[in-house]
Amino acid sequence: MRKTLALTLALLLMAAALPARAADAMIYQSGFATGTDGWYARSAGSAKVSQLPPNALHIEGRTADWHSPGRDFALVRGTPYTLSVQVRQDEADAADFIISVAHAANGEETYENIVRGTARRGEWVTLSGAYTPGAFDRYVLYVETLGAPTLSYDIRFFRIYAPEGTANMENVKDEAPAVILPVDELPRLKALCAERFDIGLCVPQYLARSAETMAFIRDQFSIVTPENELKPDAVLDMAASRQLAKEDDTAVAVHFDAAKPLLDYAQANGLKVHGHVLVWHSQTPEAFFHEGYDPAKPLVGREVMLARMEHYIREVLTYTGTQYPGVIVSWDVVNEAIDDGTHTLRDSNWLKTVGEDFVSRAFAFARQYAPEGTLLYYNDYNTAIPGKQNGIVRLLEGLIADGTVDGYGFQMHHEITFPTMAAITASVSRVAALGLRLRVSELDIGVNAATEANYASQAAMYGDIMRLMLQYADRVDAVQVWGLCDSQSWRAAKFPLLFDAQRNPKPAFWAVAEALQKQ
Ligand code: 9MR
Repeated sequence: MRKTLALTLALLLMAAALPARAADAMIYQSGFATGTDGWYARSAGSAKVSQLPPNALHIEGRTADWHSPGRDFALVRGTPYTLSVQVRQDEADAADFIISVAHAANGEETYENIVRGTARRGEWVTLSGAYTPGAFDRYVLYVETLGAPTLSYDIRFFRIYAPEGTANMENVKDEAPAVILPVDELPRLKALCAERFDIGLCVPQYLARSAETMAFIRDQFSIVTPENELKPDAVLDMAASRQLAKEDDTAVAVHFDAAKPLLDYAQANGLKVHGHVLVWHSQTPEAFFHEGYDPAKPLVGREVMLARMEHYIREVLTYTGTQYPGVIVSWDVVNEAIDDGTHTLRDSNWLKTVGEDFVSRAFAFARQYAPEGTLLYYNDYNTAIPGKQNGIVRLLEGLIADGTVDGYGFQMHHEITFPTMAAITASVSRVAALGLRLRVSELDIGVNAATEANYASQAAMYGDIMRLMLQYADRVDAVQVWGLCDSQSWRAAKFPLLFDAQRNPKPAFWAVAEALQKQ
């Protein structure tokens, strides 16, 4: 514990605020000195924004996290923007905020989280992150909460930076955002893990664009997974697909704008990549399943959808295999196909259009188009729960009979109280007995409050899971955590990762290091 405190202090003293890239210029700054500057309440209810003198915008009357101040911006596809905002709240000891973007293509709205941060009561906190738009017709940037749906709060100095020469958007003054970056003096998990399996994490696009963050990640980890950027909603170019569909309703257009920063970095720095995910019921545009890629038209039939599936998998695997040879070593081919209640295939557009064999067909196409040696994974959560486990095992047995699956990914989004280590151990042992390769694909362990006692329990569970996987080291490909530090986690309110918001190592980090050291 003393070691942790000393390091924490050292890291805090060394942490520095860095400016945006020198070549960037501020192209927009919110003009809340004179009014609401085009900002409005994104709300289905009674949320309202008002100008708060001298230079802020206030929101109140919210009933959902996304009920938030937002504004339309004419962003340009492919431009590497940096966004920042200051946020303050007075109603909770601490609250989590996210800058997000809602984008629409042909009337279908989809969302991305850009950067997260925590504001303690009464303090202005700066959120700053990078965002490069994909191809959409409309972009709304907004500042929402995470787990605080009724909170009232204030924002000011919403700023957009872009490379010199990018068109200004109005209200511009020159000032750089503050970004806290990591400094490291830590044992290297990847060195401790070497010769056994890879240790990795998921990385969202905004972190992939930070050279300092990526250097930190490269030193600690040997494999990375794009958190959202290789999912179908990031990869499918629905507007271009719709054009192609006029000739051929099975043609599929893809782009890799969102994944490129991480893939480029991995390629240049010798990091492996685990691809996530080809076929999933979630984060896949509804239009993908409809005639002419038009969500207003009927769902397509089995043959058309199978052809679209083949074309999508072919395009993704061919592009990544050609542009990034040897970089993506494994793929989640299908994610979360088993239903939590029935333990059979969950109801989804894939099941509706293709039918029960959509999982085995996806694996067959992935095998056909993946570069030789690419490991093909089925990935799911709640494996430690016996009923769900039965369904997962049944699905895996079918794929093993087909000869198309290589491994099973245990997501392991856990709590310190659930599931028990006994249940986790039993689930790993059962799947291992099938003869598959194994990975922990999305490990995080939630606590209800950031107390020393909770952190100790969390550390114990992280250590136990590492020791469990070390027992299967000969067939484990990787253990991956789902994010770098708590404030950037998809469940930031649960402090579930190895590093805290300032990127200081938590007891969980030391427990993982110790488990690896002792073996
Ligand atoms: O971490 C991801 C988060 O940023 C997204 O908002 C979310 C949307 O579905 O997906 C999260 O990642 C999920 C992963 O892709 C599949 N398993 C569950 C993960 C946590 O929800």
